[in-house]
Amino acid sequence: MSRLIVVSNRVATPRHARSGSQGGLAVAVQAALEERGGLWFGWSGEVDEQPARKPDEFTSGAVSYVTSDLSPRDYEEYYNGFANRTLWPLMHYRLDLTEFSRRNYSGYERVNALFADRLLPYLQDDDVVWVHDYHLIPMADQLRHAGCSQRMGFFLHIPWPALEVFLALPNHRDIVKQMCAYDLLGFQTERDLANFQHYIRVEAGGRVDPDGTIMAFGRRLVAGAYPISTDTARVVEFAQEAADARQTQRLRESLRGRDLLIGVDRLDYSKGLLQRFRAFGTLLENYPANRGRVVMMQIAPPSRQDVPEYLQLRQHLESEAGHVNGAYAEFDWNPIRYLNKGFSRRILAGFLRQARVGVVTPLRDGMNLVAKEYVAAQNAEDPGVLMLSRFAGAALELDGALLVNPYDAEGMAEAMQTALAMPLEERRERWQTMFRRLETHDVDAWCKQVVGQLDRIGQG
Ligand code: ADQ
Repeated sequence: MSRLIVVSNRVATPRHARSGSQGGLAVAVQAALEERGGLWFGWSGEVDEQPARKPDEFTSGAVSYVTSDLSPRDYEEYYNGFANRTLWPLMHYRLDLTEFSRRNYSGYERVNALFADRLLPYLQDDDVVWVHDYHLIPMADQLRHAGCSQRMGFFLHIPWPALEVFLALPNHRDIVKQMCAYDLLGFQTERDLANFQHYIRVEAGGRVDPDGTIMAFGRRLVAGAYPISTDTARVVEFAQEAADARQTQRLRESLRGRDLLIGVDRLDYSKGLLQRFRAFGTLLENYPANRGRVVMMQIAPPSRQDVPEYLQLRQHLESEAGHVNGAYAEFDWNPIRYLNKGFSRRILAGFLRQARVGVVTPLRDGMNLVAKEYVAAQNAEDPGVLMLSRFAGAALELDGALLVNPYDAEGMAEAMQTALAMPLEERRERWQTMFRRLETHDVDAWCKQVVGQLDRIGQG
């Protein structure tokens, strides 16, 4: 079996693993690396005035972890700039927030070239390279220029937008050409795949065969949809264990029999948090029987605080939560509990299990793993209801959810009401169809599917 080389913006080292904070994706990728031997390469997460030329290396068993620091300028232009102020909003349909500058784009190219250059000495001829996400689209192209002919795959964790939206990117053609330097492209959903194929046909003058083969920019590659998932069995275990944990008990006691609606997201404008708070306010307005009887808990640790839009969003959310609480709170009840911090996966699993409704309502999301974690964390005897945005990739799979349009506050309030009143039998039926899918389609299966596809490429 060929070695596996994983390249991603951030690297989950075994040090993270020991702290128990690791997500399902990191665990699955690590398992694949351990099985085949290989290397995980990426940014160290450190910004340094004078980054060392030689990357940091750490080996544990058959796996090496190789990480590079970034200079303040690289961090600004590559990470905060082109990745998070151009590609992220663009791919999430936020043209109003998409900023393009040639300077940031050249920083993005520079860091990708730098990373390719640093990875090069570690590569062997028979390796299989697997690059993750929008930060690193040009990696394969850079490696090919340096003479690499290894099999290379790319997985995009975020959406690929509709053609008209993607065309707003001034350098759209360069980006797609760089995508075509891979041998395998993986998207979250058929919707993203179709959008990419549309570009290939219409803008790039390429060909898409029924088996997913693409011919474009003088290259032949395969593109497919591989929906990512969670580590279902582990979430089930965490949730069962956490059911009686101290924090879960404290949460239960604090609710005093009230129903809990829960939201768990990074603090990001793509997650639809503002619309969610407003919809919850509408629920209290239109269905007054809920006043004093339900609590919405939103857990949203800040992310990307160096990007101004994220700071602004934080202020807007504080104001909206304050507005709803100000309008409806009683001396013994507060409608919204808004927490700007993260929790360990174990504690979260217990909280998700405690909630009658899982509110997952992004305006746009590649997949959304919280939706899947919510389903996995439920008690089979008395499961809660998942309320899911139709614009999350997960909506194409989780057909037992109550699908909602996050732009429709009244519709969302209605769905919250339906979820809160849903009889046990219907809750069980809906939950079972979703859980059965997640039992087989877990993150391990996903990882094996993508890597297996990459392996087959070499065999003609
Ligand atoms: P994210 O945008 O980060 O990921 P998501 O998939 O929901 O979105 O979450 C990733 C993980 O972070 C989940 O395991 C979740 O439990 C954890 N998490 C989120 N909020 C947390 C909190 N408040 N405290 C603790 N943990 C928290 C990107 C894409 C998604 C895609 C994933 C994986 O944007 O669409 O599903 O990658 O491909």
